[in-house]
Amino acid sequence: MTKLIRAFLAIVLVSAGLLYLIHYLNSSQGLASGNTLTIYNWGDYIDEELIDRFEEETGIKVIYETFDSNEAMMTKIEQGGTTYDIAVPSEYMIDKMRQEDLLIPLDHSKLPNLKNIDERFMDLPFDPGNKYSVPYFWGTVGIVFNPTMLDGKEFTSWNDLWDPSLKNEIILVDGAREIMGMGLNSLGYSLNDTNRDHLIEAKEKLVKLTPNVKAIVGDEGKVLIQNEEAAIGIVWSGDAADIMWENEDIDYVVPSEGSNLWFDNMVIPKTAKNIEGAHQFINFMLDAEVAAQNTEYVSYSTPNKEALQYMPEDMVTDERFYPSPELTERLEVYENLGKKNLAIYNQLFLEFKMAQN
Ligand code: SPD
Repeated sequence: MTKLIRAFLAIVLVSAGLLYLIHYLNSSQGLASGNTLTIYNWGDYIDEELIDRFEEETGIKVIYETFDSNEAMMTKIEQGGTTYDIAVPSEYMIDKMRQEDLLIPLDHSKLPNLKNIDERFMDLPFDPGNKYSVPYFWGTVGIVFNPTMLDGKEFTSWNDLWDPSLKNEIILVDGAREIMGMGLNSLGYSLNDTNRDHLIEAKEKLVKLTPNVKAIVGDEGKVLIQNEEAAIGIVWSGDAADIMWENEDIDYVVPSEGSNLWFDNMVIPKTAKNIEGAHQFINFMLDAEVAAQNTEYVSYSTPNKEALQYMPEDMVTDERFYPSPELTERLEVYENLGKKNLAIYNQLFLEFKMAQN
């Protein structure tokens, strides 16, 4: 064999070895093969002490990653580079994922703690029979505001936000459905509207809000409002509860024109490698005391009715975060509007964001 052929074979062997190593490290199997669980959840959305407890109780090593939007989560899952065992999408994305055959049906016999979930949060249209998903947290979208920074001003309507006196005071959650939904609701349209003219009108109305917008951010928005660097935030209700926990001057309202009622559920993506461990983790999180601890930590609203007895009374009776069925009935749940419409929402939201510079 000539030197040239030997060198060529050596290069081929080394490259193949490297490729295998990269693939192996990227997979959820990793070095602790077989006994790992890779979880993909929203940022600031779990008490990490519970992950430690789950690891101690089961011997399963958890690899925990976070995302900040349904769209980012979906892109990562579709790419398939990391094989997630559990993800926590919201309702419209669950509908999309099940229609695209990206989810594994759950084995309810392995989820005895599912009995702890309030019936009100089960069997919803985005996942009939909870075939693919079980409730994790739920909430609304609304306005969190600090009256002490606004001469006592109160908010009841989305349209109050366009007041010129609110220059540079508003933090917006970085979510296409949430912010386009706010624009649509402020014009009296549904937040599931797909009429192109209405969507453009909503984007143009949002652009007029630009002078009042201080930032469009993820979880860091909470700190800006807690520290009184901004007086107003368009946020998910749980973030409002968290902010208000730190600063008692602050209040939260669901605007009178209507808003969004959302549900984040746990699912097992098709690429999962540890389906047994995924069921164990889901059932662990559905335990009443575990759910209570998690809820107190993250401040979002729990669908676990058995958890409520372990939580502070003032938390579970606060109608701003545990709104009555009468209020939630007049709110809209995001529908899966289909690829084309979601792309339009994302594009218009991007154009609005670009107008901020
Ligand atoms: N910081 C955790 C945020 C999770 C909020 N999920 C809300 C999704 C609404 N579509």
